[in-house]
Amino acid sequence: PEQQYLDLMHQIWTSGSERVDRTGIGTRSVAGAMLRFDLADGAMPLLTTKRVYWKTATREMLWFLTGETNIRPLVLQGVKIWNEWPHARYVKATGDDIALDDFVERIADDEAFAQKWGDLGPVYGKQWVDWPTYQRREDGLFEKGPGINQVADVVESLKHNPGSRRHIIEGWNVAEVDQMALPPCHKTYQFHVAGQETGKRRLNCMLYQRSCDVALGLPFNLWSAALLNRMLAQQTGLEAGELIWMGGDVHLYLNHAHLIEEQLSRTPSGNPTLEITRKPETIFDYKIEDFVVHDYAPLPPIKAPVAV
Ligand code: THF
Repeated sequence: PEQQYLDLMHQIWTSGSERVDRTGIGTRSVAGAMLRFDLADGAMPLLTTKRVYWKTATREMLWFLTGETNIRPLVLQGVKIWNEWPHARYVKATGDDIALDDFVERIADDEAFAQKWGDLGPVYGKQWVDWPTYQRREDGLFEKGPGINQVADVVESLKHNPGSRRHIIEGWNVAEVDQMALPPCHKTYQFHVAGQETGKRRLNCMLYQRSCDVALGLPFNLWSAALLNRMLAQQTGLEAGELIWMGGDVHLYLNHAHLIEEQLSRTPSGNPTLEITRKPETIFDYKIEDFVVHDYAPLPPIKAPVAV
C-alpha cells in the first residue's frame, strides 16, 4: 500500500508542472490524485520509508476534537507543527524580528501573550465542533445561534442512519476562510457504511484535500484520517473499512528535493497496526495513551523545512 504513496511522489517529481506558489518556494504539482488504503485488522497508512511522528499527528487530531484553535496546548505537549504560522503573523504585525524558538517559548510561558498571538483563527477545530450559526430575531436583526458540532452529529447519524450519504465533516467555511491563518487543506471528510448485507459493517472514510504537501504533510494527513475513521468506527460499533484519499493540487516543494530523492530510493517494510486500548465514553474523550502502534520499524526520519 505504501508503494502508492511513493508512486505518486515519483510521478509528481518527474512529470508535475513547475509553478510558483503562495509561499514563493516553488512546487511541482499535479491536479487530482487518489490513494486507497485498507484499514482492516488494525492496518494503518503509516509510512515505513521514513519515520512518521504518529504521536504528534495524533495529538493534533485530539486537539482538533477539543475545538481549540490556539497553538498553546500543542506547544505545551512539544508539538511544533503549527508554530510557523503564528510566528510569521506576529513578526509581520509587530515588526519584532523574534526567532521562532523564542516566540514559541513565550507562547508556552506567557498565557496572555499566547491568547493574543497563538491563535490561528477559526480553523479545523472550531469548524468541526462549533460551526457558527446565525438566527433572525423578531426585530429583524441577527444574533449568534448555537454552534453546530459536526463530529457529534456524524457519530449520531452513523449510529441511527448508517445508509445516509450525508455523513460529512466540512472545514471550509466560506464566510470565515479569510479569518484563518491557513484555510483548511484536508477540508472535507465523508463517511460511508458498507457491508450491511453481510452483517459485518465497515466504515469507509473519504477525504478530499484541496492542497497537499506530499513530502511533509501527506504522511500526517493519511495517518490522521485513518485515525479519525478508527475512532468513529469504535464509537459506532463498526469495523474500519477503507480510507480513500483524494487530492486537488497535489505538490512537492522544490526545497524538498533531498527528502524526495532519498525516500524514493528506499523500500517499504512491514505492516504497522494501531491498537486502541480502551473504548472511551465519547469521540471527545480519547487520550494519547489510548493509542499503541505495533510492528513499526521505519527507516530514519528525513528532515525538511515546512513552507509557510
Ligand atoms: N503547510 C505546508 N506547507 N505543509 C504542510 O504539510 C502543512 N500542513 C499543516 C498546515 N500547513 C501546511 C501543518 N502540518 C510538519 C508536519 C505537519 C505539518 C507541518 C509540519 C513537519 O514539519 N513534519 C516533520 C517534523 C515533525 C516533527 O518535528 O514533529 C516531519 O519530518 O514529518 C499539513 O496539513
